[in-house]
Amino acid sequence: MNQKGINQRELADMIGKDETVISRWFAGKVGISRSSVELLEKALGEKLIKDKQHNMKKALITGVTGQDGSYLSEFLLEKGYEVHGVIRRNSSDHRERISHLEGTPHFHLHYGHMEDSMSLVKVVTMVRPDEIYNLAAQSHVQVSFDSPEFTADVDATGVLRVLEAVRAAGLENTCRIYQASTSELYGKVEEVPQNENTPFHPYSPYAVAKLYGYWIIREYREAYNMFCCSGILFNHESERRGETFVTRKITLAAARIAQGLQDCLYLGNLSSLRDWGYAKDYVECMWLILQNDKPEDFVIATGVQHSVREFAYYAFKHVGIELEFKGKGLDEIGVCVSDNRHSVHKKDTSLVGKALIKVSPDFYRPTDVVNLWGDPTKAKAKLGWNPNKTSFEELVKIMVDSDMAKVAGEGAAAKVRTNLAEYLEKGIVK
Ligand code: NAP
Ligand code: F7E
Repeated sequence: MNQKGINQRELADMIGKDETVISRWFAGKVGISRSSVELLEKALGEKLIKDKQHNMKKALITGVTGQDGSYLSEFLLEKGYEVHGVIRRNSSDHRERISHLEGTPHFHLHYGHMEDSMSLVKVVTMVRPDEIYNLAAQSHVQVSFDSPEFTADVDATGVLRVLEAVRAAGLENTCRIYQASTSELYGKVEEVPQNENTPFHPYSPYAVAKLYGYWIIREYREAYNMFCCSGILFNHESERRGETFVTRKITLAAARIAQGLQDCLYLGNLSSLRDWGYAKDYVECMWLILQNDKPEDFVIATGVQHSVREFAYYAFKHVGIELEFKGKGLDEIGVCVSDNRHSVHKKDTSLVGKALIKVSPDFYRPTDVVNLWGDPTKAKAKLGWNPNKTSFEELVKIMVDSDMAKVAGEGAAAKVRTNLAEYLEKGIVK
């Protein structure tokens, strides 16, 4: 092994290998030294090396406008990839999360829909990616009860369409595919904590659709020898999380209540348990899964579990509001027992004694997944991934700080959006 990590045996192994194999190996060697390049030139031929130095790896991301798509784009651009994102054609723009990347070199957008195989074939054939990250999905569990057919089309058949687009483009031997699988597959859990061998018991139309995605990925791996893998990701959140997922709903409400723009937050099952991580840390794992020697599925989680009630407690605490939870089920309330808000946000009246969190049956699900807790041992051992880079407390802080600034910036407008954000999930504005 020389000082830049070029292994003589690896190098010898490359002689006579097909161009794509050499390209993948060479692109992975960051910060390559002059002496290493000379060595490579000797072994592989000068022209080939020059070509490879200018040949960036291409990644195609479906769902690029989503929480994960935006962080993954940043991550891959940083790694020197040419990034192509698939966006939906809408009547209005939907690109807040990636607007800062538009116009930067090596970042390109293409129209495509998961329900429309022709659009996917066109994009894949044109881009000819080395890696595809299939993140596009109807990703909200409650919405999947309201729109189960659409969810199945996008989250189940959509995965098949991506795989078939790769085959139609003749890229099945070269293109690696990452599928955004989910801890929701464990659903009505049969084991705690959950790992790669835990049986699945999907418990929502979303999870059933994602189970098809998981199995069709495995089928194409076995049937056609394709490099396609699932990351079984547990909940991961961020300041870019959609506003109707419970964590973001809580951090936004904590910020609005602290700034006198909301009176009370209505939630569903406060006892539900989740393994929450930071989305920015999780996209690294998506990439690591595709750099692995062989295609395999991985559980990605922190290994730490908290309840919705705890998340709310810490979020409110961070804005200076201490909560105490009283009562049970639909009668449970989160009451303010101490109000230490920063004076800037402090209104005339103290919040002490007020019920700031109440439970509403509107946010209960027909079947709810209540005990998710992931075991990331395999990802740690095989991918060298650190599941505890960002702690639960840090995650809550990052999200609350961001929403405090957002709400302060929006001013009175934040109040108008409150009701909408609360009830959007159920398709009604109360
Ligand atoms: P997200 O914020 O809801 O983003 C979903 C993305 O999919 C958006 O870019 C959305 O486009 C796009 N999309 C939806 N339907 C589409 C369609 N029919 N055609 C094309 N694009 C479509 O989700 P996320 O949190 O980033 O999650 C990314 C993926 O990981 C999803 O597949 C999700 O199911 C899965 N997952 C997420 C978590 C988590 O905790 N976040 C955990 C496990 C698995 P628009 O912007 O136009 O709506
Ligand atoms: O719910 C409970 C709710 O909507 C978490 C998606 O990214 O992660 C996400 O799905 C828990 C559930 O996320 C409210 O009943 C209580 O038990 O934030 P959520 P999710 O359903 O876990 C998985 C891994 C994915 O794959 C999905 O794509 O919180 N809960 N009260 C509530 N949930 C919501 N949304 N709103 C409430 O008021």
